Amino acid sequence: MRIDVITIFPGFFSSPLECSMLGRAQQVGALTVQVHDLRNWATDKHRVVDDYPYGGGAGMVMKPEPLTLAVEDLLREAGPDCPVILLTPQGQQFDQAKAEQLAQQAQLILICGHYEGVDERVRQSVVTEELSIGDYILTGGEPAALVVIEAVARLLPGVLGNPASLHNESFASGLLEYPHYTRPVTWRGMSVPEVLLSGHHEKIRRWRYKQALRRTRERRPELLEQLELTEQARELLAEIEAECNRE
Ligand code: 4H4
Repeated sequence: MRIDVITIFPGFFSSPLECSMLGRAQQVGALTVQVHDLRNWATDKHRVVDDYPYGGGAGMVMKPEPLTLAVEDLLREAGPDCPVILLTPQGQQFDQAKAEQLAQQAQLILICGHYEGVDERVRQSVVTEELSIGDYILTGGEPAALVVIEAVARLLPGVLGNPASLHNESFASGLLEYPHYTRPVTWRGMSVPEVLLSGHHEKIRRWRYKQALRRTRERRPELLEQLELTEQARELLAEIEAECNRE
């Protein structure tokens, strides 16, 4: 997969793209990330990419020319079907399902919004979709772009050492993850649940599933509403309800 990022702060991406999983994903050839300085498409000698908003008001707005010129240049190579994604608080909430959908693409173009946002004509001309990583305002869209890159890259074949881990993860199963433990078996008077030391794989699986259901029920009940519960899930939830009523 290739991801092109359009930003006024290309340096923001230097270190994250060299480290950890993203660095490895590029080394193994599963991912290519090209970061582009928007100012390279500025049409004046001062390389201006923003301007004051028509109608007045605080802040600056990203000009339409540099952004659309940059996207059109990249689309000449990427092809007309390449998604052009604007990172903005006004976008669709980015989630695991969206990450999995984007991971199927051959190429993505990400636009990092800044200031008060981008000129509306950019949305109307070249943006194919808008994504938000959450209901809060960042200074720039760069952290949002990095979140999308990270969540998508780890889904690409050959990137994670153990792809099986993808299936147990929070949200991939629709549930929050179960609690994890490692050595020592007792630490500050807190011990690892006996079942995890039993070597009984079915009991361990069942315990983990029940813990995931319990944790989801407690912290994100709306996720349970969205799930088609298995017979076992319903049985385990009934056990959890009974245990909660006894507490
Ligand atoms: C862009 C602020 C657009 C406001 C920005 C608008 C996020 C987020 C974000 C820097 C920039 C801010 N990007 N998820 N949350 N006027 N970006 O905060 O369109 O609302 O992705 S605007």
